[in-house]
Amino acid sequence: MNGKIIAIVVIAVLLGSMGASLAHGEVKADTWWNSAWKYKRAITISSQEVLNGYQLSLNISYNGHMRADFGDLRFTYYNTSAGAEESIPYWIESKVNGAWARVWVKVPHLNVGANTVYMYYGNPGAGSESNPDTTMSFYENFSSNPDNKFWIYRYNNDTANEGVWNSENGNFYLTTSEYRMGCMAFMKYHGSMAHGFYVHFRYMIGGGDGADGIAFAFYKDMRPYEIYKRVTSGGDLALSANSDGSMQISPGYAVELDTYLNNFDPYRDYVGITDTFSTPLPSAHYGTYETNKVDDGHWHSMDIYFSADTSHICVFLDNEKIIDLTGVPFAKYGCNYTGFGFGGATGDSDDNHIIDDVILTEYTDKKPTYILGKEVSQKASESAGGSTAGGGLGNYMWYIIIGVVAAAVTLVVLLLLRRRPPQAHITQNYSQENYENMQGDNYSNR
Ligand SMILES: [Ca+2]
Ligand SMILES: [Ca+2]
Repeated sequence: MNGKIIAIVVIAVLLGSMGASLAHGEVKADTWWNSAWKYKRAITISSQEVLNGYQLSLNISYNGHMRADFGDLRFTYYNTSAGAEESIPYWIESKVNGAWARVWVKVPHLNVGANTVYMYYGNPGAGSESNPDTTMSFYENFSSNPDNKFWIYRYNNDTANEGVWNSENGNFYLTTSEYRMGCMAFMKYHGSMAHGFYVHFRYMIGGGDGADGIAFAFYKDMRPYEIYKRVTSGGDLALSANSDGSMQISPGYAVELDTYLNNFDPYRDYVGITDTFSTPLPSAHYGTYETNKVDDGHWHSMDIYFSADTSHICVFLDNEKIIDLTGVPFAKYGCNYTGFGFGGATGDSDDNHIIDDVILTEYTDKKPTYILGKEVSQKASESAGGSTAGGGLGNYMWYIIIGVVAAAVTLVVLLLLRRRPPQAHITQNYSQENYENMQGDNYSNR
């Protein structure tokens, strides 16, 4: 070994050590949110668009490191502006202890491409912080008085029969089975619903002689209600405001659960989409589906997915898709108003119109997808200097391994460079840079 080679080896070892230090610093950036939690898994979320406050639904399988009741689950997000890993709201919608949980997580911000949140667990002393009110855009199961959750407008201002909380059964009567009642309950929700919404609710209609139904109103102009503070009763399902007995148009849309055959209805009992842009009456109907499940005195579930970006709506009744409609009338009128709520009314026939278990979230047809990463233990992470690779080796061992590899690579590169003229060196670097730029472009265009 001549003097030059010895010099190169010494330089290579020094550079290798620097490389090891740098690599060590990079893996350290992967923080551990709270040392009381012993395990975590990365959740990689792929989004096709920028989304804020998006609620992601996750299916979590139990593993032996978790509390059996999932009480120690926590979710975190790296807040780049605060420079800190922070816990974010979540809600366990349903679960079977020791088996699985369906969890909603509210992610503050999603960029186009891959995003990461973390799921922590492994803290037997931790109690659940599952919270539907902070996680969902709107949530109400009527277990407590819902007065502060809705703006409620009535026909008779009869609080015994219109917009009544049933505290005993934990649900909400838009009307009781009394003649000529009406109620519109607008949700006080947070979010923009700019890309679309998802809503779930349960309902029961019956107990009377059959009229008029329930309407789920969306992207509706609330101002006429705010001005006149009153709704109409009967076949318009409280979708219009009421000024001294005359109907006032409130532009917007609704999913009707219609139980009375007015002269503008296609069937007696049906579900359909309607709009009230040109008339206070829900007289135009789209995607109608005839069914007696709107007036049978039993509880049913309804799930509605709407994309404002693609004017696409899907309605599920008891988990069966009954409406799948694109374009009209949403493409025509747009989604500029902000009212979301429930109308219910009776006329010269009546029914109880009852709702329960209301969930509202943001929604997009370009639904983000997610992949759950491998479990990492805090112990492994610490010994790997915070690396998610988590091999259980000590810091010192990683340092030596990375140092030796980096030194070897540097040695080979330096030996190769010695055999090339300087011109070739410059050309090679230049083309490498171009190649990397192209890769960067390709990546961002994906
Ligand atoms: Ca309830
Ligand atoms: Ca009707």
